Amino acid sequence: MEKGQLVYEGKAKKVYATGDPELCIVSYKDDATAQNGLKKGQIAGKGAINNRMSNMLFAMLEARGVRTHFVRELSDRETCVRRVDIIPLEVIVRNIAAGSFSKRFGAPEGRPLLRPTLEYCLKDDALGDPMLNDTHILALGICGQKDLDFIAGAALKVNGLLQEYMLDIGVLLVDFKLEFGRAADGGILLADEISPDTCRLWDRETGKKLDKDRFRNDMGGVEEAYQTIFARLPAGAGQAAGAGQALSVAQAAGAGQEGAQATAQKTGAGQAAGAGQALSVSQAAGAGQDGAQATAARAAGAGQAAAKAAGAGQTPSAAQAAARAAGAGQEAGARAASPEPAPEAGLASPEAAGRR
Ligand code: AIR
Ligand code: ASP
Repeated sequence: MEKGQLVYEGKAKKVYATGDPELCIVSYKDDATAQNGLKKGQIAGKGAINNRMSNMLFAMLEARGVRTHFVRELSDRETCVRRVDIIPLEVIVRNIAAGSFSKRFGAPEGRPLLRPTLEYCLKDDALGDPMLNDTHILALGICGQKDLDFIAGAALKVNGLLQEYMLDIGVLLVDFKLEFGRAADGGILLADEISPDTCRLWDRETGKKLDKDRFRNDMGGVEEAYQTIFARLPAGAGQAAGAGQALSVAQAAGAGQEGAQATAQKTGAGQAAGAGQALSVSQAAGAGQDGAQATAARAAGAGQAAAKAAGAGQTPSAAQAAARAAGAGQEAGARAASPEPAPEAGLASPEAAGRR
């Protein structure tokens, strides 16, 4: 496929035209920025990881009825996508408090949320990507009500699918950002990328951050974090996902997911177990900071697992109870870790929330 003119250059990707007006080539860079472009750097190998990870996840989502811009992987860093006009919104879904949510609302980082939250930011660097609500979006004519309803529904559906996918590879999906675009036929497609640049991903057992927060907050081990996530994905586990293979790899991953769903359905006891686990973990959390951090992550995992079990046919209130129990476990963990009261303990941790 022939690469034409550069049509757009963002902070982490370039987009080229092709001979076909409906198709583009996206090329992923190793460049990384944070704090709205103020902090600049490179993460070696990131471009290839983000490209291949996004493609796998897009293919998995497509197989589950979410329309995306993904067409086919061309090389390690390049992918053919459908051309879209990006709707200038960052659509952010959260399952666990972190980042700007923790800052804004004083919710300790790591506290599982009782339900997923959905928020929108205007994609505008000069304005610092301000948050806006439905009425602002409609008043500014960014999109109409029908499109906004579609976007909200798609974002929450993606959350459910991704959460489950990540749990299966031992990762908590804390939060993430999506972008949508309008195709030539008027349809709205999921676009941009899904990667450690755009998701907060924590190891389920240890709570270790495996995402761009390590770069944002100068935590070190940035490249290793991206590699760790990638190695847990089917494409990273030895298969050379060259052009055309991304789909089958993702389909294989999809098959794995169905297995997981069946497991969740079978474990009717999953909810009670989730709640119980969170509570007993919180009782055990007297073992200092590390223990508490792992506790928080495990408690969050219990909440997520319980929510997953509930998704497989059980009552939402039971899932909420489990999530609340997980939240209680997290707070107890945070309190045990520090003489400070819980909220400060959460925010003061060295792994605490950073701005974008
Ligand atoms: N995000 C937002 N703008 C750019 C990105 N990548 C993502 C972050 C995080 C989520 O949106 O990666 O996963 C929420 O970010 P914050 O800073 O609002 O807490
Ligand atoms: N919004 C950030 C930036 O402008 C990107 C990020 O932190 O992910 O650099």
